[in-house]
Amino acid sequence: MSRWADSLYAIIDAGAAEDPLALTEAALSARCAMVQLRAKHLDDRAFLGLATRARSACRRAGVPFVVNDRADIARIVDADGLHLGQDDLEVRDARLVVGDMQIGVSTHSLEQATRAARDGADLIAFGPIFETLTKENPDPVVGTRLLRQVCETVVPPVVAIGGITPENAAAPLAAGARFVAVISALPRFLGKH
Ligand code: TZP
Ligand code: MG
Repeated sequence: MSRWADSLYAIIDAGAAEDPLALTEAALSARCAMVQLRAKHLDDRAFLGLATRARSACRRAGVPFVVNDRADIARIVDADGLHLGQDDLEVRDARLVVGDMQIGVSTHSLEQATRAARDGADLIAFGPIFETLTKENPDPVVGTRLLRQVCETVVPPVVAIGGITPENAAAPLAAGARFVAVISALPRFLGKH
């Protein structure tokens, strides 16, 4: 079990991972807390196929499985969660599709975080905490001071995201984040590189 296990929110980016299912299995073996599948450039059928298989792996491991962006795919595969960005469906509209499934919302300012909480998000992602090369057109870096303010303000658990590595993960957790979400450094958290 990795040292970060109960706080590691593993994001499997289908566009970046060489073998997304193998990376999912590695994250599950390390007993990560949660797995999210993100697939910005897959067509619908390929996304659904991958989500179906990742969902099964997560169910076998007893780890919550979250679908990024797509309420329809989250519902079809009976995911545990849906994750929405600022340009995706509003929480209340997504609820019409996914019911009481856990919904996470990406936020980049205190205002967005408080609005997401008020809208009924179950989980608030906040970032980028540090510089990230993963996201196209990332919002400005928010840092750990603002993260602390968000964690002290909103009731739902906060997921810190953006540029998080094994070397810097302690800081967002100390600021009050419940989870650290990781894309590019995930293999390093899993001891792979
Ligand atoms: N939202 C804010 S930063 C980010 C997202 C999806 C990318 C995080 O990727 P990495 O590689 O862990 O910095
Ligand atoms: Mg999105």
